[in-house]
Amino acid sequence: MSDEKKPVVIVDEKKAKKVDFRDMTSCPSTLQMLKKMEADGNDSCFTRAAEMKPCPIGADSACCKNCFMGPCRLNSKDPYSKVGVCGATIDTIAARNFARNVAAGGAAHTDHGMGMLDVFREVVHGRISHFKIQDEKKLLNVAASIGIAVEGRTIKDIAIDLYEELERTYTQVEGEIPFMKRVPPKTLEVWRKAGIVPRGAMREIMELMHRTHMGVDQDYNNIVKQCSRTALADGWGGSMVATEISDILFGTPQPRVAGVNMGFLKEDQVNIIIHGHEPLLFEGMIAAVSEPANLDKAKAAGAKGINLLGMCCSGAEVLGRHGIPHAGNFVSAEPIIATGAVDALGVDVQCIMQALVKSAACYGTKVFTTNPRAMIEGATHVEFHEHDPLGAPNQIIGMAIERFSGRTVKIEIPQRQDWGVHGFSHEYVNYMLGGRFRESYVPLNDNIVNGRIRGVAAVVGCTNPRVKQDYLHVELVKELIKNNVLVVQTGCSQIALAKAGLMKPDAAVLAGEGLQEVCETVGIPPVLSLGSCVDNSRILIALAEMVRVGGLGDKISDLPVAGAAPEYMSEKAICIGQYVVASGVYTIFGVTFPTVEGTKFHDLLFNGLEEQGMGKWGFSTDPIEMAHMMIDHIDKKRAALGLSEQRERKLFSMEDRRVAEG
Ligand code: SF4
Ligand code: MSK
Repeated sequence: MSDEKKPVVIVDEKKAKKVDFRDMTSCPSTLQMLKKMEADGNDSCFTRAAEMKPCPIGADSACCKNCFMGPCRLNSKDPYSKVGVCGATIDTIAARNFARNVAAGGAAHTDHGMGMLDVFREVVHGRISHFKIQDEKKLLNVAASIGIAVEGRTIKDIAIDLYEELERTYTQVEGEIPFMKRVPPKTLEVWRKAGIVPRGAMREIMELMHRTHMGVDQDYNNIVKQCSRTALADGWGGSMVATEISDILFGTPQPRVAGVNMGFLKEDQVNIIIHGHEPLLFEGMIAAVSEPANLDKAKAAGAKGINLLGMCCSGAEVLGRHGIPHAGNFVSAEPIIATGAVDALGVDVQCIMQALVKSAACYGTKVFTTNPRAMIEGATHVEFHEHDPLGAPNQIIGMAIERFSGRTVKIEIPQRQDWGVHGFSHEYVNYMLGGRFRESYVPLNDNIVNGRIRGVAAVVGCTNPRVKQDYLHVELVKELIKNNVLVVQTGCSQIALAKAGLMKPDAAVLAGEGLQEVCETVGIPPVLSLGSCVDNSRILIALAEMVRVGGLGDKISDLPVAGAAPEYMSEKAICIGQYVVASGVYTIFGVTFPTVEGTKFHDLLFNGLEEQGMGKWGFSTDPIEMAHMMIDHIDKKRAALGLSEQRERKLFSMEDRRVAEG
């Protein structure tokens, strides 16, 4: 691993050396709880990361265990001086490892999306009555966007057609998945030429796993092609289905003021946290906590009420959709339990550390797994059934009330509450810029053309105990907005920025003059939160809309935009990165990158894909450097569009629009 790639903070070389928690997090609540955990004699992902130095060979992705002639490791100074027992080169090995990350990450999102589609089918056919189609306008728009006739037809008939069409996203074996109809034609042309248009997610993931088996695809170029095809089946397929169906069933998010941080736990109430990714459990729980019978039980146990909070992406989904407070992002999970105030933690799938069960046992919290795909040894399994969405939540609430009345641990809740505006969807961006009757991205493009907004950056992804929590997200975003780059966010990153106060409209004072003027005119913060990890698909749709509206080129790769995941940790992030790069966006990751610099595979990801008309990968562990790599790229795209000079043009007000459009 080169020096530049070393994780920035906390690899404690000598186990015995005491680690300083202030180097591990910039979240004051998490810091307070880490100190408490230390005093209580408990470990956390932060202390475990400090004690366990990452394997340098694995960090470079220079090892292979795809067959039992190995494992083989190519850890010499010159990575081409060695090959595996089968002869596999560093390029083959690293490309195969990367491909398996993409396959696993893509599988997670597409399985989530398929679960949502299963529920949609049951709702449409009347076999689930608790959930209903909440957003008919969105149903019509999504159906029309993929060529389903909507005029003069019933909602039920359109919904049945939509289900059948979207099922092809997963099961189709030949052809192009339905949402390819949303891709700008010139971008689709690039993909067709490269042979990477996804046929169906199941086929792409299966083929990628086959091709990475020992002795199959041993040309890194060809492996990366299938990585792109599989990743696109996630971004423009599985994830997009998850987002669109969730909006149709539970409502498209609209900006609302909502709170983030541990201060939203309430000592005098029964506290229940939902953690994971799929919105179903949370939606069931939202209904169940307001059931009079449950409230009566809580009151009888001496509680003032039942307090429901979110964590990670489950929380990000409902923060914008319902305004439910969010307790904290991924690495804060154990510290939140250490408050002693969490009576029940209900989880479904993805990003749930096994260690939570042990922390929960220390602080008397009950952990409930609810999904048959994700059980954890030591947790109580209460299965969630979509045909009876209140069943499992009612059971969990009952056991949370029991724990409340029998609380024995000392409770310490960090008193910090951070308010901000959450819940921007790509539809709302349309509306907020153009007004209800003239929804449009034209004003966004106009403000990019006139230079008030330099470009748009997506800053997304996880937090990771190998770097200082939230620090890279926050410093990167501050530098971007200072330079007039509008920022959109998803996942745990948006929780970092919400805690830093950048989701408030008055955070516009931190923006450059042009962006500040736009934010103040429209009344938005300079950082827009779009939801959970699967909601990165909202960003893809927004990019397609920016191309469709015109003035900024005819492909996504022409747009002055860039992306970053500065504290990523999950395989899903690798898959997201690959579909964003394949879509045409320069995307920079922090922490570490699973390649050896100077190899052909590394060069393909960091340069070659751009030469094929797509985006490219970048890497930096420094947030300011990362911001300027993104800004330089945005400026390069502006120059190619002939937008280097700021064009003086009046802001497009409602009055101007009325005059212009008669
Ligand atoms: Fe080693 Fe080749 Fe087997 Fe990988 S596939 S473990 S490089 S022999
Ligand atoms: S929850 S994937 S830690 S963003 Fe989506 Fe957060 Fe990353 Fe999980």
